[in-house]
Amino acid sequence: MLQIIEVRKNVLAKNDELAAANRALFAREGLTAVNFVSSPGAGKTTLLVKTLTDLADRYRCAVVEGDQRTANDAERIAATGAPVVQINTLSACHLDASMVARGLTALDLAGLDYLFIENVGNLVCPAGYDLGEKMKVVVMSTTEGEDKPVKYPKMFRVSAALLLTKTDLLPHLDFDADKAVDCALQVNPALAVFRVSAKTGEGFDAWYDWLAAQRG
Ligand SMILES: Nc1nc2c(ncn2[C@@H]2O[C@H](COP(=O)(O)OP(=O)(O)O)[C@@H](O)[C@H]2O)c(=O)[nH]1
Ligand SMILES: [Mg+2]
Repeated sequence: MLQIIEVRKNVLAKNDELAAANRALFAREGLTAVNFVSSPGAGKTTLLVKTLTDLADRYRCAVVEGDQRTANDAERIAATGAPVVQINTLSACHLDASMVARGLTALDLAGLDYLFIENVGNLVCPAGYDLGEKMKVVVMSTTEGEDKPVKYPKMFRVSAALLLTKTDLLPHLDFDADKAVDCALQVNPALAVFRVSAKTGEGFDAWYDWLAAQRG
């Protein structure tokens, strides 16, 4: 007798169930959860530190950090004063809904406006895992090559916004930012696009306006 077990399908079905429970929890608490995804080093933590600092007097925010190892990013976030929990995924290349659910038990969600989730740096696997967030935001930096959105389209397809970071480096690079944005819009014409630099602050006001409009 030949049996085929569809492990991936079962794993994802289970993940979807747990993500729905996270989503229901976020709705009960009245918070907006945003899942930040990118390749390693695109600038997610830097962007979060700046966002948390700039919005500290407007919103109450907490952070779930995902990395294979270390608490380095959680330490950077904690320095802003925001509550943070670090999840170490060890061999896993993405956060899943059960890991986030466990992380949430370490946070007080009452009164929060936003929960920011920084996923493991990886432009492929996190695209396939719903964590219960309201939306994914993909971060891509000017040092990565313009064609990443067409090479790794799923991440850009499942995201609501693209933050094109490190625009301060453009004078030193051959990177064509317009071409990169075209590639991203080619795979997802609905993407909200923000060109930002955490170093100069360029583009952050527009990002904050968009983030404010996503509440509820
Ligand atoms: N020039 C420049 N460097 C940046 C910017 N944002 C992040 N970086 C640098 O990029 C590197 C990786 O940033 P990090 O936030 O740790 O990326 P993550 O792995 O996506 O969380 C660090 O050395 C940051 O200082 C930016 O807007 N401009
Ligand atoms: Mg990081």
